[in-house]
Amino acid sequence: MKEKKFYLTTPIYYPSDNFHIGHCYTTIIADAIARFKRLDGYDTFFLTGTDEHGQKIEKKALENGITPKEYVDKIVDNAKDLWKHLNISYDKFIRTTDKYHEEVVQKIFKKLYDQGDIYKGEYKGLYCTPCESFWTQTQLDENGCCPDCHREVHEVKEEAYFFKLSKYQKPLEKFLEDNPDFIEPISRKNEMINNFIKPGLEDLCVSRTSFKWGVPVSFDEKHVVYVWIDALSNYISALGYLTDDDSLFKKYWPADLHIVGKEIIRFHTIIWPIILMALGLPLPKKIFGHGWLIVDGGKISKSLGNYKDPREYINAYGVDAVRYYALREVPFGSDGNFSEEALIIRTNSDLANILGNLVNRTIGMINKYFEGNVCNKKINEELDENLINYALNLKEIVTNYMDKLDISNAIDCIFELFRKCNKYIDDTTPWILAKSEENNDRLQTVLYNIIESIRIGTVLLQAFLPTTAEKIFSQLNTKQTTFDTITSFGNYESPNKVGKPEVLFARIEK
Ligand code: ME8
Repeated sequence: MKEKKFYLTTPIYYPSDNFHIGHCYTTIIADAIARFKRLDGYDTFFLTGTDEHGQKIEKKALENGITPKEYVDKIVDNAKDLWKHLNISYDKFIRTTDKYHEEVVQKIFKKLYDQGDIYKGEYKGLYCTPCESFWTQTQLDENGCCPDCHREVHEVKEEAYFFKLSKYQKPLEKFLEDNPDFIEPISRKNEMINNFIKPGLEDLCVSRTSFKWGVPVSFDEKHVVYVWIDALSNYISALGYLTDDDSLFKKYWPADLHIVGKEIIRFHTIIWPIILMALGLPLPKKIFGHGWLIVDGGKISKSLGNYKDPREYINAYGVDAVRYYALREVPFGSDGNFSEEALIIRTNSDLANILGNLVNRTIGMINKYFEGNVCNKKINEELDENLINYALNLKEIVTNYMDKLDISNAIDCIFELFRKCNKYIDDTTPWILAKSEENNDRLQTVLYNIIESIRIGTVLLQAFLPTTAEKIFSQLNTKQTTFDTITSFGNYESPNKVGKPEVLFARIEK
């Protein structure tokens, strides 16, 4: 077994509708982190999946005249296809309707009940009878009516099970004090502590009798387990916790990183740690709450119809244009705008102009001046140092940003190397060197330095844009693609012959 391990997760998404670019955003970022960790020698486990129970899905299925399971099966197939299109390298896809997961949820619920952390009580809520839905005060429409059908709601009581969050208030506060990096970014941490934890935790309703599409409480079957115990447990059930084979759990738990959108950070930083404390399990190392992709100032949503199927962007601009946009455009943690126009601008300015152009020009010159042959003649000049030193330090620079989850700067540093290469070409003027025979060795050295720098950048880039990296490696005709080949300069094969030139990113004309 390798020594270093890394377990990371995305939220498990609701398959109430097909996924949009917002779901892609979280998943692409998680994928880049997972790929980076693997390349960096970590034994990595990357989990994603779907959160399939609940009243909303039950209702949708009913409207479509099919069973909830039939309804979610279709969406899950669609989601898996989308992840394939986006090159998402997950190690496991968990569905909360998987039998092993349901059994683990029942065991967890029973264990918490037996030890007195879950008790039976009475849930008071605002109920819309025609919709058979409970709402909270804040969910109601502007007239205080049902947000779905806009009819009156009334207060009803139902028997329900409650989880004693209040009992764990002090231990949670202590944990957050002792682990200052648990919630990131820091602004979200302060919000959690000041707005939600300090005012006092109320016990949480964890069962329902008003709908059926959920995991039944094993000892009281008219109840189903309500949302969070079911959903959050996926992070441990996926590893086999409380099953016959818990080897993955032993190996990978606690999680190193849960990536979640900002609207669910509260559940991940209050309910989840308390469930784990109650189960006597170690807590995850970090919860990172990222911002939203917004369109015209609002959240992307199916009901607003303000987005296309992400595959349309992939088909039009290429998978790595979409990945690059998600990774680079928005500082991870902040909200950011999503628009097709911005995606086109990014693709043209960075992928076509900086990277595509560089690779194309370099292979072109090597073909033109040396019939595709590359050889490091080691006629170096002072001018080379800036480029070589930056290339040599790049792994460390990018790793530092990745450790801080500053994904946008991590990828931009790689592009900084490509920008430096373009500048180096302008400064060394190979086309002038090519004019006289006596500069032949210098010219070969210059081209070697460029191609070696491209290789180094691409070794790191493969975590982010795997398809493009593969294409570049093939044009460079190199087998030197691992992280241990970029801690020194000069590992590109010499002598060597480059592969066929190929346009990586055509400029998109609107
Ligand atoms: O909340 N911008 O599922 P969900 C950025 N099942 N990210 C976005 C986004 C946007 N516009 N829209 C969605 C759930 N996301 C629960 C989670 S976890 C134990 C249970 C991403 O389908 C973001 O990561 O509503 C957000 O947290 C997640 O999708 C919500 O997905």
